[in-house]
Amino acid sequence: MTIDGELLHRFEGNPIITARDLPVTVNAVFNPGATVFEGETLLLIRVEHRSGLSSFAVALSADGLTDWRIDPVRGLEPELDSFEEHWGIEDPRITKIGDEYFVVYVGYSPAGPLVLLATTKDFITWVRRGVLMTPDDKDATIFPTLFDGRWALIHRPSPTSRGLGAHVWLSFSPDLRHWGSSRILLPARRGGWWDANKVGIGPPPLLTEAGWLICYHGVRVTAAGAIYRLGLALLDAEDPRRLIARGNEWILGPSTPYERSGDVDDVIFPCGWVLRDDGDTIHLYYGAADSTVCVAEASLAELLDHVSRHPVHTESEAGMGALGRWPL
Ligand code: BMA
Repeated sequence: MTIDGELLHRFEGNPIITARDLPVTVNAVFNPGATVFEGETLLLIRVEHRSGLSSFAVALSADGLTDWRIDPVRGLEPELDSFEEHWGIEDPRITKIGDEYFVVYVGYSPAGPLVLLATTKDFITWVRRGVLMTPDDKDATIFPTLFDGRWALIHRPSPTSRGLGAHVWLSFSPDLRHWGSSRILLPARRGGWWDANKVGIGPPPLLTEAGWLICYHGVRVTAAGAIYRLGLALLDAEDPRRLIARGNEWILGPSTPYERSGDVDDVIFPCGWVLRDDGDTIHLYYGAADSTVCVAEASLAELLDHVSRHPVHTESEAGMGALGRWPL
């Protein structure tokens, strides 16, 4: 634990990208996916235009912190003529598999948000692989490895009945088209918990010596509105259905002016992180208040040390109490 007791340290140059950095007039930039591309850090940024609809732009930086350049060629525009992307595309998560980047993102359709997959090798030419999850579903990312020959997808269906909580689910597929064997992976907790109302995956899971490290957003609805904060969990390396640890406390919450106030106040929403070549430094990229792009730095060893202090042995420790006593 570092001297200030915080696990995540905001970059002093935050926000690293704002709407003014775009060559055209847009409303906001936020919720970036992240990866390493040709030796640089690549952010796939959600750009919300003044129409209200979003597309993805690419920003590149040699050190992942400074001197961001908006790529004039790379990015992804929504197919507004399609049903799935009729009202734009949102919140991309990038998983590198072989020499391809699998981008799982939200399509805003007239039937509600749904989960889509597109693949690319260069962020210029894209192959749309279709709908992975029907509405309402979002906050989705794919694992970089197969489990018993099956792909695994983390996603977040939203219940149509209010007040039931929105939980993180895990589903499997033999072919990226047919999904099933679905189960709740990480439930929202209840009552006074910081993640009482909704939870959703942040960046793609990161394979570590202790298992898959998960960073997720938790939402608590207060009299003043919702607060989006971040927490950690750990999944078994061989069997991601097994939740082996879940932190009790949030590790990053809105506190700076750029996180507390924006288009949507009090939101920290990461969709990507990059583990640096030293094997320990993590850069977590997040949208602040649905308005700007920011980064925070952490030590992987410290994150693992923190989450490992909260092992899950019972359904209650997993947070399943929110769902009653039914075995899942
Ligand atoms: C979530 C998503 C995110 C957004 C967040 C806060 O439901 O729609 O895109 O950042 O709400 O508004």
